[in-house]
Amino acid sequence: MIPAIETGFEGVRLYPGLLSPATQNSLYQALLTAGARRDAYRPLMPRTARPWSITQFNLGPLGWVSDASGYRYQATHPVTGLAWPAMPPMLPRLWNALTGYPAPPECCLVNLYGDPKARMGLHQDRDEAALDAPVLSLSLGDTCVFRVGGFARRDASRSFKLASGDALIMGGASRLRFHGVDRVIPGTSRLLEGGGRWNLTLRRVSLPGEQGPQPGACQ
Ligand code: MD3
Ligand code: FE
Repeated sequence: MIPAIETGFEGVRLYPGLLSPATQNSLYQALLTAGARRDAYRPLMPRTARPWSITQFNLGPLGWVSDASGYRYQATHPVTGLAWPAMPPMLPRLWNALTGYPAPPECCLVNLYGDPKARMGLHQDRDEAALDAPVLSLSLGDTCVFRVGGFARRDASRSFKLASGDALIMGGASRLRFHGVDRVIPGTSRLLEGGGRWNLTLRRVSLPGEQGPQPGACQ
């Protein structure tokens, strides 16, 4: 059992410093090798087509994308048309160890907070059929202030800090809570070249057995 910190929200587990500095660096190197910096693209908001302040990249069989026509999961990069690279094996292993969910993650969304003003407004993650699966978030680079609220946008919220190497699980009763990133605190980590923060969000999209890689399948 890996110790988790009580957050006061049922189903929200925080593991400060779960990834050692060496593990953070090997994950960073694996993301660079997969093309995260080269191939990250700037998504657009649905309807308004306004650009987000972050850039994004995905690993795994499905990627989460956003453009003027809406949010969706798709197997290919919206700009290059290529399949997303495979997840480094440590990610499905970590998913299995921390969540115990009976199917592997299908999407690892990487949010790159490069611009010091980059943020993510309050939203819910509800584009997945597998809403019984938790969301696992891993942070690399500068510390951020992230916010967890209730089930309506106007509900009371609390902020927490997420530092490089921290893991966060949002599951159970909290899976549909509103959440967002208020800001990134520059100069708080030396992991990423040029600073900033990269967040990895692992998600199961399809219900187990519906589609996608099954436990033990080659990826
Ligand atoms: C899930 N990313 O990509 S992850 C996202 O740090 C996203 O880039 C943020 O929200 C980031 O969708 C936050 C951590 C997180 C926090 C609260 C949640 C994920 C959550 C609450 C419910 C479900
Ligand atoms: Fe989210």
